[in-house]
Amino acid sequence: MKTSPNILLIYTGGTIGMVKNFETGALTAFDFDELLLNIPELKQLDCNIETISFQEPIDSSDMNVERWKELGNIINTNYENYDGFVVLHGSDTMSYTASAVSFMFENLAKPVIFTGSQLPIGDLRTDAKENLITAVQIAALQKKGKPIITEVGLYFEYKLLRANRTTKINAEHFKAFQSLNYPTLVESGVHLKVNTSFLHTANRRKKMVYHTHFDNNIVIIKMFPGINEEILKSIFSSEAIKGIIIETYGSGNTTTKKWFLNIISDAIRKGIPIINVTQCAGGSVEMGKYDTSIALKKAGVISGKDITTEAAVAKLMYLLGEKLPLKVLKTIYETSLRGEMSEN
Ligand code: ASN
Repeated sequence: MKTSPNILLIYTGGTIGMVKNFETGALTAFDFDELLLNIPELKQLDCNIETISFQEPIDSSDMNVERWKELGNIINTNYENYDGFVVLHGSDTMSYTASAVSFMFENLAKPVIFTGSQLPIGDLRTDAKENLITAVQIAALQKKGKPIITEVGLYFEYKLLRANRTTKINAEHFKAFQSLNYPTLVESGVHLKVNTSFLHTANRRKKMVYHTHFDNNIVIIKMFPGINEEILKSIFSSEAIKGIIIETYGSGNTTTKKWFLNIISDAIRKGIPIINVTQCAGGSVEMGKYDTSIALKKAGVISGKDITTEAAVAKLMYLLGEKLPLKVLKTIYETSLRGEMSEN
């Protein structure tokens, strides 16, 4: 007998469930029950939906490592009892949280679909209903009783993207996310078109392993013409720093000034991993392609290849949390763990 899939809907906050505060005029997170009242359509879907909410729903700008764990714990505790998970999350930091969740769950064999909206669910022109309803439908997709999606996805404005490949690119458009370095997983039109060849295939014989140690003693340095030696020196000399992401130009280029290269190699000598990611929305770091990146490669800078900054942050915190020697961390960082970067 065919049974309907069981989906757990997790509410963390975000615009989707916000209302206007009459005193300040600003949007504030509100109660999950009220949010559900606004979408009676959920009852018509061919799946059993149960819900759980953060005790205090938040604007996603307040997300942090503890909140990632709170979310991870909800998924982990309920992992065996549900066929899929839908996470309602603010769009501002959704790509960071979704990337972090992708690293938390090794050998994931069920869908974890993040979604949210640009307009609150109570708004007449809201994008929340379509996003939420289709996200649930995607999480419930099955073939021979097994979930079709077995990875962390992000559904927004008619597209399911691999979550750790996404970036928020627009603060106003309904099409708020893009994934320039990896194709769309599912397109929603009259039918749901699943691009099967791009999906992650789960190895169901391997047990799911849950990881929770994120070390947030890291910093992102974005290159810009005129970057200042004294300021950089003072950041790099912080005793707290355990890892650094440099957002470089184009295919991984930086200034070739001696002082800059010295700062980089001194940090690596001290055992601090330095990750090179590009400022460009698409394309990959290729150290050694230009003179301006050869020295970085020689110094032992780690290539982030075509990873997004969001996934680079989550991956660095995750691998630092695993407490690996620098050489091992470099090798693992340059390897795709959850489909977050291209293989070569
Ligand atoms: N500030 C909101 C958030 O990220 C934005 C949104 O959800 N559209 O929580």
